[in-house]
Amino acid sequence: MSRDFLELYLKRVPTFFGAGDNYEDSEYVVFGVPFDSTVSFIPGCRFGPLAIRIFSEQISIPELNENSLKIADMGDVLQTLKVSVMLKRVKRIVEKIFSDGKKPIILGGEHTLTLSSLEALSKFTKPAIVIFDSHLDLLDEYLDSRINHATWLRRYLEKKKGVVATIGYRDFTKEELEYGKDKIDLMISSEEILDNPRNAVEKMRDFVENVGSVYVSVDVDVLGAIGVSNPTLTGTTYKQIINILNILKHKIIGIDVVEVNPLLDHGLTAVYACYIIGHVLSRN
Ligand SMILES: [Mn+2]
Repeated sequence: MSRDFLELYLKRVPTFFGAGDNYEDSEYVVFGVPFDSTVSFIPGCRFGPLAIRIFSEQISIPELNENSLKIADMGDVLQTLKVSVMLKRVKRIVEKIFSDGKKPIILGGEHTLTLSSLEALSKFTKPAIVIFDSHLDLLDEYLDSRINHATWLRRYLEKKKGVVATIGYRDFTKEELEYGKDKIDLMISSEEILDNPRNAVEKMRDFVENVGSVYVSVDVDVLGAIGVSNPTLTGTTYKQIINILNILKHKIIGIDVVEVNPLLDHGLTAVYACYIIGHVLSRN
Protein backbone atom coordinates (compact mmCIF):
# COMPACT_ATOMS: atom_id res chain seq x y z
CA MET A 1 0.00 0.00 0.00
CA SER A 2 2.75 2.45 0.91
CA ARG A 3 4.48 1.69 -2.37
CA ASP A 4 1.29 2.54 -4.29
CA PHE A 5 1.08 5.83 -2.41
CA LEU A 6 4.68 6.78 -3.13
CA GLU A 7 4.23 5.92 -6.79
CA LEU A 8 1.61 8.67 -7.00
CA TYR A 9 4.43 11.13 -6.56
CA LEU A 10 7.64 9.31 -7.42
CA LYS A 11 8.95 7.43 -10.41
CA ARG A 12 12.20 5.76 -11.38
CA VAL A 13 14.05 7.75 -14.03
CA PRO A 14 15.31 7.69 -16.66
CA THR A 15 13.85 4.82 -18.68
CA PHE A 16 13.73 4.32 -22.42
CA PHE A 17 10.93 6.62 -23.71
CA GLY A 18 9.44 6.44 -20.21
CA ALA A 19 8.78 2.68 -20.45
CA GLY A 20 7.84 0.74 -17.34
CA ASP A 21 9.18 -2.68 -16.39
CA ASN A 22 6.17 -4.86 -17.19
CA TYR A 23 8.08 -7.73 -18.81
CA GLU A 24 5.16 -10.17 -18.94
CA ASP A 25 2.98 -7.97 -21.16
CA SER A 26 5.78 -6.58 -23.33
CA GLU A 27 6.49 -7.17 -27.00
CA TYR A 28 9.83 -5.31 -26.92
CA VAL A 29 12.33 -5.66 -24.09
CA VAL A 30 14.94 -2.93 -23.62
CA PHE A 31 18.18 -3.44 -21.73
CA GLY A 32 21.51 -1.62 -21.63
CA VAL A 33 25.05 -2.95 -21.78
CA PRO A 34 27.29 -0.40 -20.02
CA PHE A 35 30.51 -2.03 -21.20
CA ASP A 36 33.54 -0.53 -22.99
CA SER A 37 36.49 -2.55 -21.65
CA THR A 38 37.89 -3.46 -25.09
CA VAL A 39 37.53 0.02 -26.58
CA SER A 40 40.95 0.78 -28.03
CA PHE A 41 40.60 4.49 -28.70
CA ILE A 42 38.15 6.72 -26.79
CA PRO A 43 36.40 4.97 -23.89
CA GLY A 44 33.06 6.16 -22.52
CA CYS A 45 30.35 4.21 -24.37
CA ARG A 46 29.66 2.46 -21.06
CA PHE A 47 27.59 5.62 -20.44
CA GLY A 48 25.69 5.14 -23.71
CA PRO A 49 22.63 3.35 -22.28
CA LEU A 50 22.12 6.03 -19.62
CA ALA A 51 22.48 8.87 -22.14
CA ILE A 52 20.08 7.23 -24.59
CA ARG A 53 17.48 6.90 -21.83
CA ILE A 54 17.94 10.50 -20.61
CA PHE A 55 17.51 11.97 -24.09
CA SER A 56 14.69 9.60 -25.03
CA GLU A 57 12.56 11.09 -22.27
CA GLN A 58 12.86 14.53 -23.93
CA ILE A 59 11.93 13.35 -27.42
CA SER A 60 8.52 13.00 -29.04
CA ILE A 61 8.76 11.09 -32.29
CA PRO A 62 5.59 11.98 -34.21
CA GLU A 63 4.97 8.58 -35.75
CA LEU A 64 5.65 6.74 -32.52
CA ASN A 65 2.46 6.06 -30.61
CA GLU A 66 4.00 5.54 -27.20
CA ASN A 67 0.78 4.53 -25.49
CA SER A 68 0.13 1.50 -27.67
CA LEU A 69 3.72 0.27 -27.49
CA LYS A 70 4.21 -2.78 -25.37
CA ILE A 71 7.73 -2.02 -24.27
CA ALA A 72 9.53 -2.81 -21.03
CA ASP A 73 12.85 -1.31 -19.93
CA MET A 74 14.48 -3.93 -17.69
CA GLY A 75 17.63 -1.95 -16.80
CA ASP A 76 21.29 -2.62 -17.45
CA VAL A 77 23.41 -5.78 -17.51
CA LEU A 78 25.35 -6.10 -14.27
CA GLN A 79 28.71 -4.43 -14.75
CA THR A 80 31.89 -6.40 -15.33
CA LEU A 81 35.33 -5.62 -16.71
CA LYS A 82 35.69 -9.01 -18.42
CA VAL A 83 34.48 -9.30 -21.99
CA SER A 84 33.78 -13.03 -21.59
CA VAL A 85 31.48 -12.36 -18.62
CA MET A 86 29.66 -9.54 -20.43
CA LEU A 87 29.13 -11.80 -23.46
CA LYS A 88 27.79 -14.64 -21.31
CA ARG A 89 25.34 -12.32 -19.55
CA VAL A 90 24.09 -10.73 -22.78
CA LYS A 91 23.67 -14.16 -24.38
CA ARG A 92 21.60 -15.48 -21.49
CA ILE A 93 19.38 -12.38 -21.42
CA VAL A 94 18.76 -12.44 -25.18
CA GLU A 95 18.06 -16.19 -25.11
CA LYS A 96 15.48 -15.57 -22.40
CA ILE A 97 13.83 -12.74 -24.36
CA PHE A 98 13.62 -14.80 -27.57
CA SER A 99 12.43 -17.91 -25.76
CA ASP A 100 9.55 -15.82 -24.35
CA GLY A 101 8.62 -14.75 -27.89
CA LYS A 102 9.69 -11.13 -27.35
CA LYS A 103 12.01 -8.76 -29.24
CA PRO A 104 15.19 -7.36 -27.65
CA ILE A 105 16.22 -3.73 -27.95
CA ILE A 106 19.81 -3.43 -26.73
CA LEU A 107 21.45 -0.11 -25.82
CA GLY A 108 25.27 -0.15 -26.07
CA GLY A 109 27.93 -0.18 -25.03
CA GLU A 110 30.70 -1.38 -27.36
CA HIS A 111 29.86 -3.30 -30.51
CA THR A 112 31.28 -6.60 -29.17
CA LEU A 113 27.96 -7.29 -27.44
CA THR A 114 26.34 -8.03 -30.81
CA LEU A 115 28.33 -11.28 -31.02
CA SER A 116 26.35 -12.66 -28.07
CA SER A 117 23.06 -11.37 -29.31
CA LEU A 118 23.56 -13.11 -32.65
CA GLU A 119 24.69 -16.35 -30.99
CA ALA A 120 21.55 -16.33 -28.85
CA LEU A 121 19.37 -15.62 -31.87
CA SER A 122 20.99 -18.45 -33.86
CA LYS A 123 19.61 -20.94 -31.34
CA PHE A 124 16.07 -20.06 -32.41
CA THR A 125 16.28 -19.24 -36.10
CA LYS A 126 18.56 -18.93 -39.10
CA PRO A 127 18.73 -15.17 -38.91
CA ALA A 128 19.36 -12.49 -41.49
CA ILE A 129 21.64 -9.84 -40.00
CA VAL A 130 21.85 -6.23 -41.19
CA ILE A 131 24.70 -4.21 -39.73
CA PHE A 132 25.12 -0.45 -40.10
CA ASP A 133 28.71 0.51 -39.34
CA SER A 134 31.48 2.68 -40.77
CA HIS A 135 33.89 -0.17 -39.89
CA LEU A 136 33.90 -3.80 -40.97
CA ASP A 137 34.98 -5.21 -37.56
CA LEU A 138 36.59 -8.14 -39.38
CA LEU A 139 40.12 -8.17 -37.96
CA ASP A 140 41.32 -11.61 -36.91
CA GLU A 141 43.15 -10.18 -33.92
CA TYR A 142 43.54 -6.67 -32.55
CA LEU A 143 45.93 -5.45 -29.86
CA ASP A 144 46.64 -9.00 -28.64
CA SER A 145 42.94 -9.79 -28.33
CA ARG A 146 40.70 -11.99 -30.47
CA ILE A 147 37.36 -10.86 -29.04
CA ASN A 148 36.82 -7.11 -29.14
CA HIS A 149 34.98 -4.32 -30.96
CA ALA A 150 37.17 -4.69 -34.06
CA THR A 151 36.99 -8.52 -34.40
CA TRP A 152 33.53 -9.55 -33.22
CA LEU A 153 31.97 -9.88 -36.68
CA ARG A 154 34.77 -12.15 -37.84
CA ARG A 155 34.17 -14.39 -34.82
CA TYR A 156 30.50 -14.55 -35.80
CA LEU A 157 31.18 -15.23 -39.48
CA GLU A 158 33.46 -18.15 -38.60
CA LYS A 159 30.34 -20.06 -37.60
CA LYS A 160 27.59 -18.01 -39.16
CA LYS A 161 24.20 -19.57 -39.77
CA GLY A 162 22.28 -17.08 -41.93
CA VAL A 163 22.87 -14.22 -44.32
CA VAL A 164 24.66 -11.01 -43.39
CA ALA A 165 24.62 -7.49 -44.84
CA THR A 166 26.91 -4.65 -43.80
CA ILE A 167 25.95 -1.10 -44.69
CA GLY A 168 27.91 2.16 -44.65
CA TYR A 169 31.47 0.88 -44.30
CA ARG A 170 34.35 3.17 -45.19
CA ASP A 171 37.14 2.57 -42.64
CA PHE A 172 38.80 -0.84 -43.03
CA THR A 173 41.99 -2.74 -43.87
CA LYS A 174 42.58 -4.52 -47.18
CA GLU A 175 42.51 -7.84 -45.33
CA GLU A 176 39.13 -7.05 -43.79
CA LEU A 177 37.65 -6.11 -47.15
CA GLU A 178 38.85 -9.34 -48.77
CA TYR A 179 37.50 -11.43 -45.89
CA GLY A 180 34.21 -9.55 -46.03
CA LYS A 181 33.77 -10.02 -49.77
CA ASP A 182 34.25 -13.74 -49.25
CA LYS A 183 31.89 -14.17 -46.28
CA ILE A 184 29.33 -11.35 -46.33
CA ASP A 185 26.28 -11.63 -48.56
CA LEU A 186 25.64 -7.92 -49.17
CA MET A 187 28.11 -5.07 -48.69
CA ILE A 188 27.12 -1.46 -49.39
CA SER A 189 29.82 1.12 -48.72
CA SER A 190 29.24 4.60 -47.37
CA GLU A 191 30.40 6.00 -50.72
CA GLU A 192 27.81 3.94 -52.62
CA ILE A 193 25.04 5.25 -50.35
CA LEU A 194 26.17 8.87 -50.69
CA ASP A 195 26.59 8.64 -54.48
CA ASN A 196 23.43 6.68 -55.22
CA PRO A 197 21.09 6.35 -52.22
CA ARG A 198 18.23 4.91 -54.30
CA ASN A 199 20.41 2.11 -55.59
CA ALA A 200 21.41 1.24 -52.00
CA VAL A 201 17.73 1.00 -51.06
CA GLU A 202 17.03 -1.28 -54.03
CA LYS A 203 19.93 -3.56 -53.11
CA MET A 204 18.50 -3.87 -49.61
CA ARG A 205 15.04 -4.57 -51.03
CA ASP A 206 16.47 -7.52 -52.98
CA PHE A 207 18.36 -8.77 -49.92
CA VAL A 208 15.36 -8.62 -47.60
CA GLU A 209 12.84 -10.07 -50.04
CA ASN A 210 13.90 -13.67 -49.46
CA VAL A 211 14.51 -13.62 -45.70
CA GLY A 212 11.99 -14.33 -42.97
CA SER A 213 13.16 -12.10 -40.18
CA VAL A 214 15.94 -9.59 -39.64
CA TYR A 215 18.16 -8.64 -36.70
CA VAL A 216 19.59 -5.13 -36.98
CA SER A 217 22.78 -3.83 -35.40
CA VAL A 218 23.49 -0.11 -35.68
CA ASP A 219 26.89 1.31 -34.80
CA VAL A 220 26.06 5.00 -34.68
CA ASP A 221 29.47 5.85 -36.16
CA VAL A 222 27.87 4.97 -39.52
CA LEU A 223 26.44 8.51 -39.35
CA GLY A 224 29.83 10.15 -38.90
CA ALA A 225 28.61 11.10 -35.42
CA ILE A 226 31.00 12.78 -33.00
CA GLY A 227 30.02 10.95 -29.81
CA VAL A 228 31.52 7.57 -30.72
CA SER A 229 34.57 5.50 -29.75
CA ASN A 230 36.17 5.63 -33.22
CA PRO A 231 35.00 8.69 -35.19
CA THR A 232 35.09 8.65 -39.00
CA LEU A 233 34.29 11.15 -41.74
CA THR A 234 31.94 11.01 -44.75
CA GLY A 235 29.13 9.43 -42.79
CA THR A 236 25.74 8.66 -44.23
CA THR A 237 22.83 10.88 -43.25
CA TYR A 238 20.15 9.84 -40.77
CA LYS A 239 17.60 9.94 -43.58
CA GLN A 240 19.66 7.58 -45.75
CA ILE A 241 19.81 5.04 -42.92
CA ILE A 242 16.08 5.38 -42.27
CA ASN A 243 15.27 4.87 -45.95
CA ILE A 244 17.15 1.56 -45.84
CA LEU A 245 15.59 0.58 -42.49
CA ASN A 246 12.12 1.24 -43.92
CA ILE A 247 12.63 -1.61 -46.36
CA LEU A 248 13.13 -4.17 -43.60
CA LYS A 249 11.36 -2.61 -40.64
CA HIS A 250 8.38 -4.98 -40.70
CA LYS A 251 10.72 -8.00 -40.43
CA ILE A 252 12.83 -6.82 -37.48
CA ILE A 253 12.90 -9.23 -34.52
CA GLY A 254 15.65 -7.48 -32.57
CA ILE A 255 17.89 -4.43 -32.68
CA ASP A 256 20.96 -3.10 -30.95
CA VAL A 257 22.32 0.43 -31.17
CA VAL A 258 25.91 0.61 -30.02
CA GLU A 259 28.99 2.78 -29.50
CA VAL A 260 27.16 5.88 -28.20
CA ASN A 261 29.78 7.81 -26.20
CA PRO A 262 28.08 10.77 -24.49
CA LEU A 263 31.37 12.07 -23.07
CA LEU A 264 32.33 13.37 -26.50
CA ASP A 265 29.35 15.45 -27.52
CA HIS A 266 26.38 17.25 -26.00
CA GLY A 267 23.93 14.42 -26.57
CA LEU A 268 23.31 14.52 -30.31
CA THR A 269 24.64 10.99 -30.86
CA ALA A 270 22.35 9.64 -28.12
CA VAL A 271 19.49 11.48 -29.82
CA TYR A 272 20.33 9.73 -33.10
CA ALA A 273 20.13 6.38 -31.26
CA CYS A 274 16.71 7.33 -29.84
CA TYR A 275 15.37 8.33 -33.24
CA ILE A 276 16.67 5.22 -34.99
CA ILE A 277 15.05 2.88 -32.43
CA GLY A 278 11.95 5.05 -32.25
CA HIS A 279 11.59 4.84 -36.00
CA VAL A 280 11.93 1.06 -35.96
CA LEU A 281 9.24 0.86 -33.28
CA SER A 282 6.84 3.10 -35.18
CA ARG A 283 4.28 1.24 -37.24
CA ASN A 284 4.04 3.47 -40.30
MN1 LIG B 1 32.14 1.17 -36.03
